[in-house]
Amino acid sequence: MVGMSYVLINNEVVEREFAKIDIEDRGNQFGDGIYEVIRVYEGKCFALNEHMERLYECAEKINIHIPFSSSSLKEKLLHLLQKNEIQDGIIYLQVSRGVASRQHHFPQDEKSATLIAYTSEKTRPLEQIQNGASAKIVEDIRWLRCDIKSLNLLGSILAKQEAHAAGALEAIMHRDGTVTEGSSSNCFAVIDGVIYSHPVSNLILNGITRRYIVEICKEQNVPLKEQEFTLDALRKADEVFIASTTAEITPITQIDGVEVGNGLPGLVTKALQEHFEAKIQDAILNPIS
Ligand code: PSZ
Repeated sequence: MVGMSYVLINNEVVEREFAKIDIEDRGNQFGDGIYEVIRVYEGKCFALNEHMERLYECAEKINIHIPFSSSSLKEKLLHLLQKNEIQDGIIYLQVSRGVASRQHHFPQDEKSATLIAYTSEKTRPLEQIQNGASAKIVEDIRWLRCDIKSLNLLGSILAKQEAHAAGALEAIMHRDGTVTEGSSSNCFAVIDGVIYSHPVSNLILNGITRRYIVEICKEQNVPLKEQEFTLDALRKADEVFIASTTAEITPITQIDGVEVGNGLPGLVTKALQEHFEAKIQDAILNPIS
């Protein structure tokens, strides 16, 4: 037992074992809601403001009203983090459309959303960040609003499982031969010194880590094109990497059992990792409070 853990349910911080979610919560019945995963390094949140903004944007896209202001929600999360004494870990946060008897359409008497959050310790996956990992190509069978960070993750889960069963870390997905993203990450290919990533659209999640990479490329004058690229281009790329809150920037050194480039993490990827590390250190030194 690692000590007591608290969770947030709407306005209340309660011990995890006393937390109760109604059986007819729409998050539970329909996956009718959205979520965020926020990284915590040395007790400090990384990119908390960006995650809050995306949460509220996604809520608006599906007409969920979050009954707190962004700043009061931030305070609640920071309080939870302190109470649970998290060092390296994550905050998981989800908002559902709340409790109503089971019918697909939105409840008539608009009940308020259900917000829950918990924290967990999670060490950085330094081995894979340094040495790279493998991926499997999988068809993207998800819906057409992948820009929404929906609780509905069946498409991603089936893709990830296919990769996992093949011994790969991530499923890199494609629609008709165009690479979209990873099952739980954004995907990048380095071709002749240019970094390619699927443009922001309804077909990918606009990842927070991806946004940092775009920013770093601007700051460092590294050519990056937010442009579609094919599976063929991916397979022939000099370097491939994925990016997410927990994977950070992870080199992909093997795709479907075939080495990417020389089979080792590439120089462009490593340079980005260094700049991303600097952003992490900056967040630790200048935390949001
Ligand atoms: O812990 C985990 O396994 C996590 S934490 C965040 C993710 C996985 N994935 C987020 C994600 C995603 O699910 C899809 C489909 N595309 C891109 C991403 C990356 O988004 P950020 O960078 O915001 O985490």
